[in-house]
Order: sequence, then C-alpha cells, then structure tokens
Amino acid sequence: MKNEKQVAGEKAAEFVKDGMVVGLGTGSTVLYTIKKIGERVKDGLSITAVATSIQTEQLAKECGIPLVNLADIDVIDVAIDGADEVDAAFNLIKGGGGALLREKIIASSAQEFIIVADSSKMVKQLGRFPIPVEVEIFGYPLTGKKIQSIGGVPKLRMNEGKPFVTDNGNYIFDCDFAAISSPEKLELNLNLIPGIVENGLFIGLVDLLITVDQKQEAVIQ
Ligand code: ABF
Repeated sequence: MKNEKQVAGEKAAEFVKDGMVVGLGTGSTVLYTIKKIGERVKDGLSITAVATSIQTEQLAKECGIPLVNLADIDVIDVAIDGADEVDAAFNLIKGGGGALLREKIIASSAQEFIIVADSSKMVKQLGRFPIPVEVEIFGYPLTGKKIQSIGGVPKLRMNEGKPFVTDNGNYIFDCDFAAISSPEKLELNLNLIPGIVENGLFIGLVDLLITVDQKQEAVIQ
C-alpha cells in the first residue's frame, strides 16, 4: 500500500503538462512527484525543469528530467513542493530540508504553486515546527540576537558536529516563536533584520494543496 507522501506526491505529477517549465521542490513527498514526472518524461512528456536544491537536481537527472538554469528562463508554469506545516489559510512553514531560499524564489515566481503534504503537516496555527531562517555566516551570532529581540529562540542547525551549510553557503537558525498569531507580520519583521537572507514562512503563495484523507485518497483543495 502506498504511504500518504506517495499518494499526495504522485497526484501532483498529473498537473504537469507538455511544454511546461516546472519548478521541482525538495523533500521526501515531492520525491514521489519527481519520480512520477520522470516516468512520464520517459513516455514522451516534453518539459523542462528548475530545481530548488542540489539534492533535487541530482534526483531529476537520475529520473531523466531535463533541467535549465533559473537565470535562463522567463516563466515557471508550475512549481510543486512539500511543507513542514500548513495552516487553514494555506500559509506554510518550510525549510526543514534546508532549501528554503531557492524554494521561495521559485514558488514566488511560479504561475501556479502546488503543495504536497501528508496529513501530519496540517495544523490550526503555525509554530510547533520551528521556523528555519537562513542567515549570512558573517556576524551570525548578532543576527541570532536580533531574532531573540523580536521574540524568537534561535537554535543554530548542526550537521555532524558542525553548523549545517545551505546550498547557498549560509547557516540556518531554527527559530521557536511558539504559536504564531500573525505569520504575515512575522515574515516581514524577520526579513527586516540585516543578516537574514530568507525565512521559512511562505505566506499567500499556495494555489493548490494536495493532501490525503482517511481513506488514503488524494484530496485537492
Ligand atoms: C521541503 O521538504 C521543505 O521545505 C520541507 O522542509 C520539506 C517537506 O517535508 P517532506 O520531506 O515531509 O516532504 O519542501
């Protein structure tokens, strides 16, 4: 039996049509979308894609999906990505996989942004999952203090005893803001802090959410 991530991920591949430029997200749900798109490419689907991470770039290549540089295209027809939390207004926390900057650039440039998420990602209010915040390495402890001054508790993300470094050469603070009453305001306040490159709040970007119901069937909202 397919798990929820596979059900939601594979469903999203149906929204990819001939001739499209497709933004490919990162993570364990969209992995199923990418594999399914790869199968369709082998069957003759003609698309080009842009990847949100080095990990996705490698997966897309393995699946035979032709890639282009974001700098070489004008339009992204559809972008498909996962999420760490989704609220009732389809605002998101993303970046658990560390790819939030490229994910947000691609999501905000796409004509249609589709989120694939298993039922565990649905929440009433954002904030149980700490917000990933990508920061310049230069002066990062000071940037952390500024995050504290607006109410967050930043924890430097580590990987095998060293700070985790993003595909863009930056660090990530995972920031606990407890229950977030105004995600719109917090997104803006975070991005006003010098040293912050991007934060994992994705507000008002989602056009379509694909999740899974109790019968393990895909639900499109
Ligand atoms: C990416 O993958 C991230 O923004 C997010 O952290 C993660 C989604 O989780 P999953 O691996 O469960 O799909 O899209």
